Amino acid sequence: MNIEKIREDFPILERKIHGKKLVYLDNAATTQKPMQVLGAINDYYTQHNANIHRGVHTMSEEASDMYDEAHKKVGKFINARHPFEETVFVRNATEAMNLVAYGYAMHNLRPGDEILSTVMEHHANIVPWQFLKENGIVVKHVDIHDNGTLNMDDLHEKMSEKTKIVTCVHASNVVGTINPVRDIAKMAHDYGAVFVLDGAQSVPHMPVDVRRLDCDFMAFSGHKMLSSTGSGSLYAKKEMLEKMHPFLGGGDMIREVHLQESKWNSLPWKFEAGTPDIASGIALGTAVDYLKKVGMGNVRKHDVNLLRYTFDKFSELDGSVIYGPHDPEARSGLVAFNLSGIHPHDTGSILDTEYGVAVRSGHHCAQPLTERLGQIATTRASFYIYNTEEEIDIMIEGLEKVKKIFGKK
Ligand code: C6P
Repeated sequence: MNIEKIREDFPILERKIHGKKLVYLDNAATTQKPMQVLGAINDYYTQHNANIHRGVHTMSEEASDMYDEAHKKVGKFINARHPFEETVFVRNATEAMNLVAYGYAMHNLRPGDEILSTVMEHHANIVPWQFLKENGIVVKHVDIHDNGTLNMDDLHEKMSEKTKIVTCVHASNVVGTINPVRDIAKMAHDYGAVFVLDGAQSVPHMPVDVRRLDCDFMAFSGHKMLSSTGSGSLYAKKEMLEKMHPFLGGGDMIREVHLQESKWNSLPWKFEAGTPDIASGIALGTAVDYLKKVGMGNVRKHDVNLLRYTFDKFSELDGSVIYGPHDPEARSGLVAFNLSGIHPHDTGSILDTEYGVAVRSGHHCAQPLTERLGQIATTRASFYIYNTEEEIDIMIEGLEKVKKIFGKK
């Protein structure tokens, strides 16, 4: 991987923040976009802007083809059996999870049925299931060990014949843990439950093969993998999508409409009502092309190298603690940490104003997990393909300064 060459594709990395060169370490929130993706958006709006699946005119047909092709690229990227039909475009992973809750769970689960989730989840994989409690559905959560790994004994104990959905994050956005999701999927299937995977932090960072993992659903966000905001996807096995009820009704998701009833369109359009974010969908296809060229194995290796380097540097930073497993191979490319006696918001804002380093501070939309770690907040640095060891050095220098400002040794 030629990082210098990759960096040339990201004009924003030349930006100055408070007079310092930007060090962007907030990639788990959203990544920067390369020229190729920005170019695809520009090309769509300057050459092909038209609504899709509606017109017989040239530009509408071009836009439809480009949007349809992006679905195929994304489906192939995660090795879906039916790349086109099994790829539903949504705005983000959150919308994908809500689609499973409303479209699948609401119509296929009965009062007393159970959903088994974990305490390690992002709010997007907690809150949608809470909506189902009104229907008498019970939601349970598997605990973690203190080192941030999933407690598999607790998972075994909480699984029963009543469990109809098992769901978990593939790679945590706080502790970084990569969960043994293939085993969890098998366990779910042995109990006759379906397995819903949150791939928001794994699909952008490592090779993910939905057939190998055997997940029934997987949610992920395009904007965390170089595409624009407004792009995301729900992968679902074709038979699941066929069992599902549409979530939004309106144009394009129908085959026939009568005043009292309607018939649904074919997959994946049954779940894409109204005019979608066409440009972002096309951009996601281009982002996938870009990542394939880099190679997802290389993306993963780069994350692991940066993690190893970061752990080394933190070992010399007195009073610091990194949450989650300390083996770089067991976690994804981010570190959430605290400096003893210093509030994470102070850490984040000093890094920004004094060093141009962008990190995230807070509970990272995983409040139950942060509380389980005994914290109210952490500071998080999250990496991507353009980050370098030099940038980690700048962050470490900044953290030394933060400690000095607060009179810590
Ligand atoms: N986490 C973070 O800074 P959306 O916001 O819908 O694109 O993604 C939701 C989501 C779901 N699952 C996981 C594991 C995630 O990390 C996220 C997004 C960002 O950690 C923004 S809160």
